[in-house]
Amino acid sequence: MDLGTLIERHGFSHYGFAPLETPLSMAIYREWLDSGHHAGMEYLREHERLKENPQQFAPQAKSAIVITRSYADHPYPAPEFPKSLRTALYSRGEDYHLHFRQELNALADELRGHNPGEQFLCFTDSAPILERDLAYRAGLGWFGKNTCLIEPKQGSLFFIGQILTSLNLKPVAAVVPDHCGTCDRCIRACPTGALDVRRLDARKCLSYWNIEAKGVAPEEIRTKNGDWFFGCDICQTVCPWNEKVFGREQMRREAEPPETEAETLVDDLRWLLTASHKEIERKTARSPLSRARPIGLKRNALVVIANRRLQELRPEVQRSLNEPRLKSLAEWTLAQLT
Ligand code: B12
Repeated sequence: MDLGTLIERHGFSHYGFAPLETPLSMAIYREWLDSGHHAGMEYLREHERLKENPQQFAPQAKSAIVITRSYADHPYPAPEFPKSLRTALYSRGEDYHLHFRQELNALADELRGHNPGEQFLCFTDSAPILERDLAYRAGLGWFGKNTCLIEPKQGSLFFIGQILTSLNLKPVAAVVPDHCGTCDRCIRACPTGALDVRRLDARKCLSYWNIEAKGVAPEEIRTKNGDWFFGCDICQTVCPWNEKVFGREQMRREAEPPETEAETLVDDLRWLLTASHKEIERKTARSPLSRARPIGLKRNALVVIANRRLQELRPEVQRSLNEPRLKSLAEWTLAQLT
């Protein structure tokens, strides 16, 4: 059976093949690190050498089957929590690291059956690979000014996954040329000015601060975080390509805070501040939110409480003064509530 038909039988509609070579944008990546734009994500520096030559961790691999998976209508629906909180679209379901990887593994198992002796290794956000670069080479989109890979019919709301293989696969599609033109909506919409053309300064990115960062964002970032509890989609929801694919109305809705009762929001935030780390771990075990760990989620709750001026939560914020890692943030939050 032809490879494309097999991939499609596994439910994947957007895929391509790319040679596994030094990424086209390796020099840009290196320059980005040298400018300190990776903020505290030191692992990105550690991966530099491996990203340049992927054969160092996958010696037999010659090419990649690259697959993108839309998360606009989340493919892996999750339990209700935390419906009232403003979270990035990709995180409103179960963790794609679990599900997408499993789907790729199922495809890889079948490929192994058809190609005995060949190697198939599956990754999504789980290996030192410049995934956008690989997907670009596979003809799955262009690098938008917001740095996201954008595809004319899919927009940018998708995950990227890949199967590295010892097969020598030739690209079937040409790279997609840049379609951003003179548009700079994403750059203008970012509340912290984290974007320049195709370059993101993670030191200013809300997603970095409320997902990846170990510490607390500087005050000028916190005040601009608004009520984003986890991640941020601003530079994607304003993109005309996402408006074109998903409709302007839906993108506007996604850009707004969730329509839940104020009471539910207060209850969810109260729970976050008072629950034990174990309880939070249990509730977020299969969610991308677990990436921020309980302490990070408590931190994010304090920032939202401050920015929404939720006076009702003053007692719970006061209790947070007892947690040394949150003490100064809790003091600042209390100051916002006066
Ligand atoms: C670190 C990281 C982050 C960091 C830094 C993001 C960033 N832009 O670098 C933070 C925490 C901020 C983050 C946020 C998000 N992330 Co993230 N992240 C990653 C990760 C692990 C590495 C990215 C990386 O290496 N960055 C380094 C910089 C230099 O790369 P870059 O910004 O993409 O820049 C490239 C282009 O600009 C390009 N380029 C610039 N000019 C030119 C010119 C030419 C000619 C060419 C060829 C290339 C080129 O070169 C650069 C290097 O490749 C990848 C997974 C992976 N292994 O790749 C996911 C990944 C990029 N993230 C993803 C997602 C979904 C997100 C969020 C949408 C989540 C959210 N809603 O909060 C946001 C989007 C923010 C944004 N605008 O990027 C997806 C992106 C899918 C897509 N459609 O692009 C990925 C691929 C994960 C996945 N497997 O699906 N992320």
